[in-house]
Amino acid sequence: MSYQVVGYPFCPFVQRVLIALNEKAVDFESIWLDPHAELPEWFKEWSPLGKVPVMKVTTGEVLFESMAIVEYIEELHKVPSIYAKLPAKRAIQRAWAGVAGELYGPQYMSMGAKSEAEVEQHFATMKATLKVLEERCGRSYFSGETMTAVDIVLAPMFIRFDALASIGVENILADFPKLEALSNKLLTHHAVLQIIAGDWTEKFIEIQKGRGGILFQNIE
Ligand SMILES: N[C@@H](CCC(=O)N[C@@H](CS)C(=O)NCC(=O)O)C(=O)O
Repeated sequence: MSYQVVGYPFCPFVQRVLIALNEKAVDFESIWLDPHAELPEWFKEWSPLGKVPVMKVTTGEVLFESMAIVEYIEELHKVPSIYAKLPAKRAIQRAWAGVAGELYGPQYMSMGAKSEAEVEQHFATMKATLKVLEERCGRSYFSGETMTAVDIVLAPMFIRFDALASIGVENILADFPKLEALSNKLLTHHAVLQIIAGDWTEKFIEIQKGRGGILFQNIE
């Protein structure tokens, strides 16, 4: 079994795939590229929408769309499973993973927002979704005793909230104790730690600062 993952380390969708591979201790080769820069011809052929992640598998197919890739990884590498066994439970986990994924947009926009009012608006959108997630969040992981696909979708968002907290931005999770506890747990989980090793946070902040958002204005 050999996989080639084409990704950008600062993309939350790519991080979903990396966490799933790490969680299942699956070997893969990573090819890093910035999807917003000049793209090589081979990548345009591999990725129908010009987006990362894509993953080339042993049989030659190139998979795209992060959750389709995560589900492929689950099918081929069943242990540890990242979904419940019963179909209805799996469907509900997929649904919550979808809800969690809705936070990526406002989070990204808040980091590029040029005024406090704009930041507040995106934070309010996030808080409304976080409130719903808080009500359904389990005491161990989001949906059970082990990491599931819902946690895999939540983790990239928690990573970014943590990076923001490191530069003094309001901790949006303060009002959501179960999610805050889950964030603390996931940020020390080996499969997540691996993707933010070294100077990931510093580089991430540098990239976000370059977008000119107000949240990054007063940092060194
Ligand atoms: N729905 C896609 C979203 C992937 C995505 O938006 N990736 C961004 C980077 S974070 C990208 O490649 N953007 C390049 C572009 O839109 O041209 C997935 O889940 O894989």
